[in-house]
Amino acid sequence: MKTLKIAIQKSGRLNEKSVELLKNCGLSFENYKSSLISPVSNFPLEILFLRDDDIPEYVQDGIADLGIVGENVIQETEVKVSYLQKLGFGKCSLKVAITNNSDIEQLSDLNGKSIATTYPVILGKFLQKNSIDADIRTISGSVEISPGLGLADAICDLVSTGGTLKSNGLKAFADVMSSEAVLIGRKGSENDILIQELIQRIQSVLRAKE
Ligand code: PRT
Ligand code: ZN
Repeated sequence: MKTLKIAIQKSGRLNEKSVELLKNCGLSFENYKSSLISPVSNFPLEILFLRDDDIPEYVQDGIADLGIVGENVIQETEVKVSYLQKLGFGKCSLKVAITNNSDIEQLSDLNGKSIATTYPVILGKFLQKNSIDADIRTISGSVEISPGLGLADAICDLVSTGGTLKSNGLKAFADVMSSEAVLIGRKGSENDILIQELIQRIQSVLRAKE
């Protein structure tokens, strides 16, 4: 019998909830922080622990059959995968934020401004859709401090509680996308019997939580 592989985040905001979901599905596996791959003893499945950024491509390329990752990461990597199930955790929104004393009042005021982000692809599409010509500054982290350092006029970053914006003197200005963790598979993988069995187990765990 073939063994499926599911990729989940190794550590970070989605790790714990992903592990919990799989355990609640009745899957039995060791969750050693040091191992990158963990076999499930009571289902033909192996769990791969990866950086979340790598998960969409691993699924698209068939290295993993399934993955659990934020919609924001899928959209940013522009992969072609099937969305199998929304999972109800990891909820956040990608927003453009500006400084509290900014002169930006409407979307068109972003014309000619610079926006720091780790999401250049999603932001680029948002700006294009709204016919805004702004300068996207792609950075790899700590986006929130860039306006204070004079590196950018605005930022585009994920927000959940809003606490990080607040403590950096920023305020949300425009919603770009909302996101949550989703189960993804290769295109067509929804027809696989084992994958259907897993999706059914996940759906009953989610229903029990309602
Ligand atoms: O190491 P690896 O690459 O796997 O992890 P990572 O550091 O890239 O991602 P991680 O663990 O931070 O986030 C994983 C996923 O969680 C994201 O891709 C989102 O789908 C989801 N998620 C949900 C969030 C947040 N909420 C969130 N608040 N990801 C990041 N944040 C950050 C945000 O970037 C900002 O710095 O939290 C800060 C804002 O939070 P608040 O509560 O102050 O608004
Ligand atoms: Zn990441």
